Amino acid sequence: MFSLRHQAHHPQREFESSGFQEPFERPERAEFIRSALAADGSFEFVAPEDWGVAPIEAVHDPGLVHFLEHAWEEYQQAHGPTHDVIPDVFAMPQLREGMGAAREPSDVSARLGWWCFETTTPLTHGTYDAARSSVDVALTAADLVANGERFAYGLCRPPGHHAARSVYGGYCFFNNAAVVADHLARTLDAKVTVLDVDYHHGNGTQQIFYSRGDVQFVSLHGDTERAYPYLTGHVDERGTGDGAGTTSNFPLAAHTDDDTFLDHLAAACDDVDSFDPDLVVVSLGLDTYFDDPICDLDLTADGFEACGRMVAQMGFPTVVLQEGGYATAELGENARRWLTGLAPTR
Ligand code: OKP
Ligand code: ZN
Repeated sequence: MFSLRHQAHHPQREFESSGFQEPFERPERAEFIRSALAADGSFEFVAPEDWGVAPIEAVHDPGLVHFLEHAWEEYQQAHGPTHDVIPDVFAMPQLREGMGAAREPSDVSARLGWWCFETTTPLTHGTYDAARSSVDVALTAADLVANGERFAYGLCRPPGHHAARSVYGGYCFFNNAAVVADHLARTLDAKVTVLDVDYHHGNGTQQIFYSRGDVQFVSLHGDTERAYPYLTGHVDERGTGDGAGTTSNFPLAAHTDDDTFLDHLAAACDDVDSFDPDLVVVSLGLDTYFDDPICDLDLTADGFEACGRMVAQMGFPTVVLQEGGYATAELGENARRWLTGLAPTR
């Protein structure tokens, strides 16, 4: 599953480490993956369908969806012309401590800091369309699995797992995996697991399902004591209410290698087996790679293939959705290896 519409999201730079950097999350990422899978010859490509906004608004605040649709244009009216739109003031709840909750501001600059939590996720002219296409890719992949395919892969760009119910950031606008998991759980009356193997904790996915018993969230990630997104991902976050026990976190030390990662993945798979879902959604980040420019784990392409194999061995119908991975030149081969481990014969 792949859509050229991802190219409409193409930030010029991101404000990171107190300076403007060349964006790490760039259109070539998806192109490298697509061409590696096409060159392999054994992957069947399917065009995505249009799923509309309803499945998105089932997990996201409709106000966030509306904001993302219009914010770039509104910002141009107020402050343009600019290529990228980045917040410069954040609506920290502490500012109104003791005074009651804030209301959404009306000024577009203020609303950027209301709906976005950080500075590395610019809006561009085509961001909304690209983010919508990423959800369409994810839902089309999920639909194949819902209709009997054992595996499908959605080449999602932009990624999704940092986007929470009412806030975007971390290169993510709509939470593709959460939209898919919620859609499958509701439409099939099914139990669904989101298994997140991206280097970064899937804070958005965890938040969206934290109190739900029908969707399990299991994540392996660089320990958020040292790694983005910092505030979530600890082992004592286990879910609440109906969701008590349906969240599991596996924080990893720097330079975790293939064998140690696979040991933790085996423990994560035990939690999935205990939940016994009808379907699994994998948030596939390949930024655990040893040569990733913004992360510190030490996985190799052989390790990725072993991970795919281990996930397949659980035996559940599985939708794999692309999240991060910034070693752009090796990204296509790494995705191909992970998916080859998952489904050796296609
Ligand atoms: C997205 B995904 C830290 C800046 C962090 C955002 C990273 C988002 C990663 N200095 N910028 O999980 O791969
Ligand atoms: Zn990541």
